[in-house]
Amino acid sequence: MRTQVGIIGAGPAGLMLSHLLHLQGIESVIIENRTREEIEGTIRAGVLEQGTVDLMKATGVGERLSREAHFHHGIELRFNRKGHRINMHELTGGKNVTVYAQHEVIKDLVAARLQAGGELIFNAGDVSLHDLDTATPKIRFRKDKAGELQEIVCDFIAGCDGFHGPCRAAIPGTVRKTYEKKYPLGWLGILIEAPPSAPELVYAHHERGFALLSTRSPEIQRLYIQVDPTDDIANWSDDRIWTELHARLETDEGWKLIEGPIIQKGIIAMRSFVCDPMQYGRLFLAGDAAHIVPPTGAKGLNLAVADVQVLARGFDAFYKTRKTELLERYSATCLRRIWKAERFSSFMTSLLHVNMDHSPFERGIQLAELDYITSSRAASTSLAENYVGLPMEW
Ligand code: RFL
Ligand code: PHB
Repeated sequence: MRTQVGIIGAGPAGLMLSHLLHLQGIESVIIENRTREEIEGTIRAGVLEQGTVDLMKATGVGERLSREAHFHHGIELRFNRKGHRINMHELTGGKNVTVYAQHEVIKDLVAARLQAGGELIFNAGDVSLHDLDTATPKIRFRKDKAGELQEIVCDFIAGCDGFHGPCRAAIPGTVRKTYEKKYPLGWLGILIEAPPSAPELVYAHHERGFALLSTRSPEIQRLYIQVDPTDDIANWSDDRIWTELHARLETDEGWKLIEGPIIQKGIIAMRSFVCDPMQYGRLFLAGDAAHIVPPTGAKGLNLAVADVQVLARGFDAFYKTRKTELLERYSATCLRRIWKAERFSSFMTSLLHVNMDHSPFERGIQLAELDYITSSRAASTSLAENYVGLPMEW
């Protein structure tokens, strides 16, 4: 088999790249090791930056999003039992916070690719990369996990296989530098069947730990609480989760948390990670394969979409003019913006979580920071412009 761009991974990065390439008349094949049902059913991100929404609409995959997403003008920061609204719309000149689940983005992109006759190979096994420093890099895989070994000869390979996939490791250790921070923090996330308790997202700082109130639909809500990342979900009965949520979100203003049946729960650990460079020979990494942010800034999916926009432009220039300049600059172009998102995600994480090792002095500084951000227009504008998404850099 032969293609122009072989894409490993059908997450937001891989699917959006394939979609953009198709619009530019460039052929691609996506190799994914999970089934379509699995990728369309995995619960992950919820918040889209304005740029992600604009791109989806401009490229013909924003129709359902326009109908079903929730467009919020702000978020609430809650601490000391009081809510403080950050009006993102006003502070950023009209940008919104869009709540639309990642698996809905995936469903829309898979449908668009299949409708356009795109080639997606699900449930592939033993995916491996070869000859990356030649003009004909190759992907090998087994169909339906155990079939005969097949090979795709490509002009380029896009490594869109998430944090645990094989692509990053295909860049020799001598070439690749990695930067990492692990936090002693985890999020216990739940989905509940209930109406929303608040009109916008609530990020709550409380001495018992962080809590986040998000939404999915008028009937389904998404909530998170800070827990020990090594904790076992079996230790968290529904009653215990509700007790923590009530304690951390309660206000003196008579606000009420609406409970409902918990239909899904799980714990995730948090890390910050950057791989530099994001390119080796004819392999280009994009999204979580190259970088991870803690979810507090709601940036991961959006960074993945930003990377592939830069990459798609580079491929476009290559196929139109054979010029490789943009592709050569891919890594440096993306990393400038990625480091700013790393900064913001790490800042939001330390602003809102409770660090058990903090001295009373450090805790005082943290509360002063929350007070400053919610009372200074300059500080809340800085938070707002990062949250809705910094402009693309080309
Ligand atoms: P993905 O989504 O991990 O997709 C990678 C795909 O590659 C496949 N794969 C392989 N395929 C073939 N061969 C192999 N050997 C393979 N190994 C893996 C995988 O099956 C998968 O389908 O990476 P991508 O495309 O880079 O997208 C990144 C985003 O998924 C991620 O950054 C976000 O989910 C992060 N995130 C959030 N991002 C936001 O922008 N806004 C949010 O509000 C937000 N909230 C979150 C989040 C992530 C969370 N979790 C669960 C980590 C909330 C949470 C709780
Ligand atoms: C979510 O709805 O899953 C969500 C919202 C905001 C975040 C992270 C996750 O910062």
